[in-house]
Amino acid sequence: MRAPGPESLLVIVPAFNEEAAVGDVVRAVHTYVPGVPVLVLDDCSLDNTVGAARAAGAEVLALPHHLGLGGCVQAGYKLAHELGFQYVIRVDGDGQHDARDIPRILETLKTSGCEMVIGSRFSEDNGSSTGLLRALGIRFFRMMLRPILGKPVHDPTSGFVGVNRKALEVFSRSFPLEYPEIETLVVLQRRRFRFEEVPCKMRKRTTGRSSITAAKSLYYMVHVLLGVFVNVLKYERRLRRGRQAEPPVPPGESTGRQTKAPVPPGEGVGG
Ligand SMILES: Nc1nc2c(ncn2[C@@H]2O[C@H](COP(=O)(O)OP(=O)(O)OP(=O)(O)O)[C@@H](O)[C@H]2O)c(=O)[nH]1
Ligand SMILES: [Mg+2]
Repeated sequence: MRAPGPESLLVIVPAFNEEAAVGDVVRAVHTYVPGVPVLVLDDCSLDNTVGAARAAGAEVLALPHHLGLGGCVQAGYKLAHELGFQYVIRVDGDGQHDARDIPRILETLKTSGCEMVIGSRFSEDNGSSTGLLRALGIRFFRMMLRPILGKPVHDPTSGFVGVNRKALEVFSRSFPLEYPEIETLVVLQRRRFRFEEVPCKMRKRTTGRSSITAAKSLYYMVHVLLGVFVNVLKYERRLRRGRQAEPPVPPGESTGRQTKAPVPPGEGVGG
């Protein structure tokens, strides 16, 4: 992969058994954001995902063991960080995300100064739809996240996500192993990082198989809920510890210190 420039972007594509779709995804990125390298993260696919990705002109990180989505995305973030990229945008390998939206996500990352920009199918009424179960889950997580994040998030399960180097630094050290999207929002918020949503159209999956089956939806909900609450509890504990360590303030004086304890490097998310 070529050495990145100062404004460099890497597109990462997590893929598990996406032989039928991944080639078109890579070609679309090359068409709409020419010159930007594409790294397909193959998680020990059983089909020819690796061959299809390479034939379309992508670099491939072929993992020797199946890590799951979070582990695989973290491997991509780690590599991007070590190679010195400034921005990374994740695009799914199943063809649901439209590469034409990538320039707007990148532009928002650059101009807003936000650490994360989410391609959201709901932040405007843009005609995107999703299954009933998924829609209910998204509604539930929106309500749950609102008080934690202090602002609404319309599409908390979107995998169409861009990050800047500050977020890359955190995520390359620590990232949820499974279903990372919702937990990463909580981690970002706890570090005073900001996110913004950009309206994007998302297509329905036309090939391959979704990793979120009906049976897995319940597991997903419980898993993500636990992950979020563990993060919140960890943070509250650190906050209390930080407060106890502070010397008493004489009446009428202000410390001028942060009111919240800083998060030590390497701490953040559980698996
Ligand atoms: N590396 C890796 N990628 C995965 C794994 N499971 C899913 N993916 C990829 O992650 C992306 C998102 O997974 P999907 O199963 O499409 O999940 P989704 O988009 O939330 O669900 P649908 O809307 O039903 O497609 C796709 O590109 C998958 O190929 C995995 O275990 N490892
Ligand atoms: Mg999908």
